[in-house]
Amino acid sequence: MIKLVYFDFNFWRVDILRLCLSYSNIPYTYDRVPRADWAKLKPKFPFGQLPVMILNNKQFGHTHSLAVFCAKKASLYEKDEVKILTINQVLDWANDITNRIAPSIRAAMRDKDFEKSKKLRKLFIKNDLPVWFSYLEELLNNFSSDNNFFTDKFSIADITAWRVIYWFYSGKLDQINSSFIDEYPILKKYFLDINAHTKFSTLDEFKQITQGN
Ligand SMILES: N[C@@H](CCC(=O)N[C@@H](CS)C(=O)NCC(=O)O)C(=O)O
Repeated sequence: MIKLVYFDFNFWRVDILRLCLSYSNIPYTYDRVPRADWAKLKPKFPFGQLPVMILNNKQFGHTHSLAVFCAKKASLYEKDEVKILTINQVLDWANDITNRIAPSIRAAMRDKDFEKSKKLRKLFIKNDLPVWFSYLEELLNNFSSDNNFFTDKFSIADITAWRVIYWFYSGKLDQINSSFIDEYPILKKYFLDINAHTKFSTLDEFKQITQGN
């Protein structure tokens, strides 16, 4: 049985794994580590980070690697080399945009320096948000024939793109609200269509994420 470990809040890094497994009815268990226990537990995990996947009593880390593993198991990966490249670029895009917004999150969450966080977020919105969402839109436009799915078939790329767009759309990030997506009409339609993809949007995990549990 696959075991996933993450913190006690929802985040795309682990959500893409559980959405992917659940989509294909692959059983898994999910351990949520309380944030307060992290300093003590950090040295026990590979790379000192989460998410971690435990398989046959061995621990594995790094979101991209775990996503590829889960997607293969769930038949939500591709065999074609070019399509694999497309999927992997979406996973790398998710990492990159996360790394760019992370300083403004860390300033507030870890350092409790809310003024610094506000300034860093403003800079992110000015310099990074438009560029990185345009990159995603271009990727969709260039590789999808109808802008429905990145590889023309629902895959871990769509789960990842949906989850990260949802993060920015949800209003949970200060100074960013759902109207940001209006600047990217192709991506907006894509995102709203995935929201309406019944097999995906009826998953318990989807509901937990969108209902904030
Ligand atoms: N390279 C890792 C990065 C994972 C990561 O940044 N995890 C964060 C939470 S989203 C974490 O564990 N932070 C706690 C720490 O670094 O001590 C991956 O791809 O999964």
